[in-house]
Formats: sequence, C-alpha cells, structure tokens
Amino acid sequence: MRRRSDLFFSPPNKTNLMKFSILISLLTTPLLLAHPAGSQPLAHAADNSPSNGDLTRNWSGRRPDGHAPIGVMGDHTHGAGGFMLSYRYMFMRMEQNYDGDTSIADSNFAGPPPAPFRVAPTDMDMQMHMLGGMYAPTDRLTLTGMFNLVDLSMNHRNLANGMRFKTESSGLGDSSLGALYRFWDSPGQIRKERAHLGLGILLPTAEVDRQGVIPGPGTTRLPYPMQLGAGSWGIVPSLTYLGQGRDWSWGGQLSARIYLADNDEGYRHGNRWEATVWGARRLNKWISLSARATGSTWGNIRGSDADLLPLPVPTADPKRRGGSRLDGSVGVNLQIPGTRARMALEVGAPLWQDLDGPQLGSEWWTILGAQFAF
Ligand SMILES: [Cu+2]
Repeated sequence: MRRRSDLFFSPPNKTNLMKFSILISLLTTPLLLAHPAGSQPLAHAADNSPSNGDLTRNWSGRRPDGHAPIGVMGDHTHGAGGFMLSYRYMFMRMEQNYDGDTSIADSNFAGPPPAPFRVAPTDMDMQMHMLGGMYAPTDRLTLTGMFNLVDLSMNHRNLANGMRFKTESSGLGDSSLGALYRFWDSPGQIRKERAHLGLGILLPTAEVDRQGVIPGPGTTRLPYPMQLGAGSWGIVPSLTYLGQGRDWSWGGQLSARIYLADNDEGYRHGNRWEATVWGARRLNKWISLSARATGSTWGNIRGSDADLLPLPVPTADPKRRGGSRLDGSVGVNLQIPGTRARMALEVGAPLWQDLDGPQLGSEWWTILGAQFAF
C-alpha cells in the first residue's frame, strides 16, 4: 500500500521508467520497419542458409519472429502433420484503484459511513500457467487446445477500522478448444504474407464458487475478480494477419471473447474485444525483438451471484468490472539453434486505462513461454 504522501510526490520509480521505455520502443518501431529490404548489403543475404527457409519465397515459421510475441494467442498455424506443445506463465500485477481513466485514493470511496464502501482492494497478483497443444491435420487447418491453472491473491484494507486482510484462490481456469483456418498465403521475394481465421470454444471448466475468509462474515463466497474464470460457455473468434520481410516481420490480430450462457452461479462475464499490432526485427537466425500495442475493451458482468453477500467492497459489485485499456509491450523470441524448441518473453504495461470503478488497475504484466514443435 502506498502512503498518501506518494500520491503527491511520485519520484521516478521502476514502473514509470518501464512505461517510458515501452512507449519509446513503440514509437521507434516504425523506424525499424521502415528499413527497406533492398538497402541491405547483398553479403548479408549469404549469412542465411536457404535450408533455414529464409530465402525461399514462402513464409517461414522456423525463424525466431516466425511466431508473434508470446502474448498473442492463436497467432500461427502449422504445416500438415505438425504438432506443438506450449507452456506459458503469465503474471499480472494490479494496484491503485481507478475510476474512469484516473487513479483515485482509496479514501475517496472507502471509509466509515457515509462513504459508499468500507473496504478497498489495495493490490492484486494474478498468475496463470497455460498449457496448450496444436495439431495440423492439413496445411490449412490447425486445431488448438488449452487449459490453465490460475493463482489469485488480493490485499484489502478496511478504511473504517484500519484492518488489512488478504484473500486467495487457485485452481483450474477456463479451457478452450479451437481451430485456425489459413485462407490466404501470399509468397514473395521481399514480402510474404498470410492470414487465418480462428474460432475457439470456451469450456466452463473454472469454478466460480470459491470461498475465502473475510473479517466479519468469516468464510464466504469470494467476490467476482477472485473467482477462477468466467465459468461460462463461449466462443473466441479471431482474424490474424502476418507479414514477413527478410529481417523484419509484422502482424495484427482482432479477437473477441463472447460468452453465450450464464455460469453455474447465474451470471455472465462481459464480452471482451481486442485488437493488437506488432512489429519484430530479427537480429540473427535465433533471436528477434518485438514491440506491440494492444487495445482491449470488456463489459460488466450481467446478472449477479446470488450467494455473494452485499459486501462493502467494490469487487462485489457486478457493475464495476468493465473497462478499456491500451497496453504497450516489448518482447524477445528465441529459436533455440539446432532444435525445434522456442522460448519467448514479453513484458507490458498499460499506457492508458479507463475502468468502471473504483476498480484495481493493471500495473504491469509479463508472459514467459516455451514451445516445442515436432
Ligand atoms: Cu504452434
């Protein structure tokens, strides 16, 4: 918890520096991409062996930037017979309550009556372990599956009596099965492009009736953000475009997460819409650096959990869950030489967020991933 004085005197901290460097990276991406391929010295081309797939007219998934930054889901397809297993670890840190696009002090909404709430969430850590599989029965069609384990921890402060407490929950999150269909493939000497459509089905494997101990009521149903997922059937449509030059690559994806039914507790998460664009530059055969911007917007919860007590904390209000965010992120992809294994890391932070608050804002996030194709 930040002291009040920090709100008025905020020295350049690590987070601000990181946001600044991410912003600079994003602003300079067009400069990297603007580098005309034709201006490369010819000798440079000889560094790439044709066996690596680099000098063919076809799109190559074998180069480090042959995959998007690791935070992009369903970014690539495989050739017929291709298998891939992947593991991603995601961490997100949330702190500071937002109302609209500005952060507000907890004392602005929580305290003794007549404040609307007594308890303020002060920070939250979200961790996710995602296991995924891909299999391509044909060159055009790739099937995907994913499940994840979620670990949540939230700290609170009761501003009426000063008491602090923590709630935690962990377990299986929502799962998905999907298909990616590549409908466009444009080979070229200088520029290769591809595009695919995706459709995933969300499986309601997350439990949304997790309990926790809260001072006052004791053991009780935890508020919405402490449940392990949406717990509803839904679909995830997506459209992905990929481009590849000799040493650079770029892409974009539009996707949505649309819930089609209420969960076991009688409510439904708000739909989520996302657009992301990235550019990457390959430094050599095995490493590439990327910058990405992602805009997302998501709705409030429809309905409500009848077993959730009317707790005096904003996290128990289904109409304080929606929001929009613009994230900037930078990443590195490694194609481990001599293998079909990859590792990747991406780190990002919101450049702007506008939340139906008071609601905890995102502070920064990271995703670390490993992928094995065979
Ligand atoms: Cu794959």
